[in-house]
Amino acid sequence: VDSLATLPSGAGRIPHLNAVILGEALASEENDLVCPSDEFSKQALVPSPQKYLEMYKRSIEDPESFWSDIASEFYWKKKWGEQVCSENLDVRNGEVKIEWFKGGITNICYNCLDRNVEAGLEDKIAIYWEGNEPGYDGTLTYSELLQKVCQLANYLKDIGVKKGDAVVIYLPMLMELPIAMLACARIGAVHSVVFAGFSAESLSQRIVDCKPKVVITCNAVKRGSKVINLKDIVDAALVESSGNGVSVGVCLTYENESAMKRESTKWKEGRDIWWQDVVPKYPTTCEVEWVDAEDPLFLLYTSGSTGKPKGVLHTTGGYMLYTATTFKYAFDYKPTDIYWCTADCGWITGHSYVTYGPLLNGASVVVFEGAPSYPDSGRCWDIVDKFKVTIFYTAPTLVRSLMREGAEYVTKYSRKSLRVLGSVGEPINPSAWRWFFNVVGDSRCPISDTWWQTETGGFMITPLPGAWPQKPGSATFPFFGVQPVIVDEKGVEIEGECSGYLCIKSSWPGAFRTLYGDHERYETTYFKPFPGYYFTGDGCSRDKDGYHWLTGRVDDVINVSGHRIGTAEVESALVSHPKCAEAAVVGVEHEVKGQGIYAFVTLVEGEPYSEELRKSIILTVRKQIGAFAAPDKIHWAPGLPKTRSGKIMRRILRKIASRQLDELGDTSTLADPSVVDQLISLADT
Ligand code: 6R9
Repeated sequence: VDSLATLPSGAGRIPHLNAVILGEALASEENDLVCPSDEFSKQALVPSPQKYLEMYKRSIEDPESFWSDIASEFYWKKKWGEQVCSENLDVRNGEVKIEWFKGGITNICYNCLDRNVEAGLEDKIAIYWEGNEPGYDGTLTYSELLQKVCQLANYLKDIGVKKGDAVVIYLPMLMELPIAMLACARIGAVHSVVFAGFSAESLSQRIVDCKPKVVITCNAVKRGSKVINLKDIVDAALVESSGNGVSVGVCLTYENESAMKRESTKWKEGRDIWWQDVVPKYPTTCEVEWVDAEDPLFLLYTSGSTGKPKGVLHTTGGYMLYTATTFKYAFDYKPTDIYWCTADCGWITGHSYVTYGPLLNGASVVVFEGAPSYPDSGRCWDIVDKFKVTIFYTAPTLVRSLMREGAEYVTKYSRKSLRVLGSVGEPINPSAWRWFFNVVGDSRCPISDTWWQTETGGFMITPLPGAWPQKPGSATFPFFGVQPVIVDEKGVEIEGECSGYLCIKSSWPGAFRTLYGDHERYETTYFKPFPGYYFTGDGCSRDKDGYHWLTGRVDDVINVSGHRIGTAEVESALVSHPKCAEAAVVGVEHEVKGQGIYAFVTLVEGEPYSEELRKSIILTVRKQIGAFAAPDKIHWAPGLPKTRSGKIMRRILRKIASRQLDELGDTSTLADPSVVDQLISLADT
């Protein structure tokens, strides 16, 4: 086993693996380690650190054969070329380029559905759908899902959607959302799902960027006891888009009857079409559009450190293998599992781990339309018991909010079916981890704390539940094929126990290939900060045992309830308010959301502060971005602390926001140091 810690020349040593070798020794000596039970490990796909090491070693030493073997389990119309992977991650050697399985011809929808139907899963439930109202539910088997996907695919083809065309999807968690994604994939169209909590302006910005032929939406959705009129939002977005030169010909609208009848829906003849009126008339079979492994599959916009969201582009082949494989191992997936991921398909987690990863494995997936606290805080466990969920994957923010409501809501339900838990979106603090483990999982279910990003396509650092002794709050070790490195400010790799910037060395199949329409920004943001590496934007430390601890974003991105929000986006929304002259936004610790949005706002000269104005400023942000980006606090600021060259010193603002007033540090370089005292005196007004 010892020799596994050292790889032959070329691959180099993997320092972070040293500790794993100790395995059991560690487990018995330290009490902060939580070990999977023998019973769990015995049945696990990867039952021990040794087995992981063996597989990991192979994935690093010979990635081409490692991933080719996995690729062979899928259907390819034509096998890929000689070279499995061709990459350049180093900007000093020319354009950044990543390709996997180029020349291979396949289709991810075929691999999710037809392949599984042919393998005998036609009557297996693909989707258990649970509506907002308890008792309002439905199911689709693999063959039913395939038929529905084919009908929509035929309709899309009929209205002229072709391979490579963009389709914007703005839907809540109805079955029609994964159906729409799969229908696009089937015909080679590129879907761009926009989270249905985004405002008309954000939706329009995304429409203008990718110019879809059609927008797919529904008239309304109920979330908890509230009805949200999505069609109105889409109408406003489409008006704004055409003002910006992009007019969309078709708005395919699903009538979500339980939320709103069609009679009450505003309609634009000629453009708007009811899904139910057209789609069911189409044939239930549809030829697959075979695509190259490197043809685009989808676009998903994410926040960065400027005001303009980035269109992260994923391609087909590598993404397919990567989501399927990470899903299988990180959740120790077995064909008898019932899997539920609470994420919305509007985010990457819903792409990779509600739709593609599970369906590629032939899994039964729960899709939940509603809110986890409706009708009360026991809803999740009610659903777990109802469908006998075995794998439950959620975000720390939900764990913390349920934790606050009390254990009674959990213990009222059996939850006996659960065997693996998962966490994603932000670091999970050890106390939330322990509550999740002890209360929800009855100290029986390992937790996979999966660290990854929209850009990475799938899990990067994650426990394999049967293999690791876990440390609450640590995402543990890299997935197969992933080489994380921690670098200092100069980009020099640091070994052993350390902390710094998290980068990834060499590519993995699920990596994004570009930012849509802006390859230069792709290189500048991700590959220039530390040449030779992909820079994640996250800080990370590695402890003496080699475990990884993610410490949060090191750029101007705030993580609110697991949603990435750029400070620049919120600032630009704030200053669009006519009474707001200037704004600076920082993240502050928040008990439930992880981070909250704290905004310093300077009003135009002579404008008095008022509660009404505060509300109207917050409303502007809700309208421009979406409710989830509304600031938690507006701090009136007569001025902002700036250097003589006019740069806002956010370091100082962060300290003021978190009331660490004795840690303001050196303020002498400010153009006007008295600004700081003024800000402190206005902190609680
Ligand atoms: C999948 C997803 C990515 C950012 C990422 C990091 C944070 C996600 C995490 C985590 C610590 C985890 N993040 N998972 N931090 N532990 N298990 O959330 O993608 O929306 O692109 O956000 O989220 O900061 O850089 P995305």
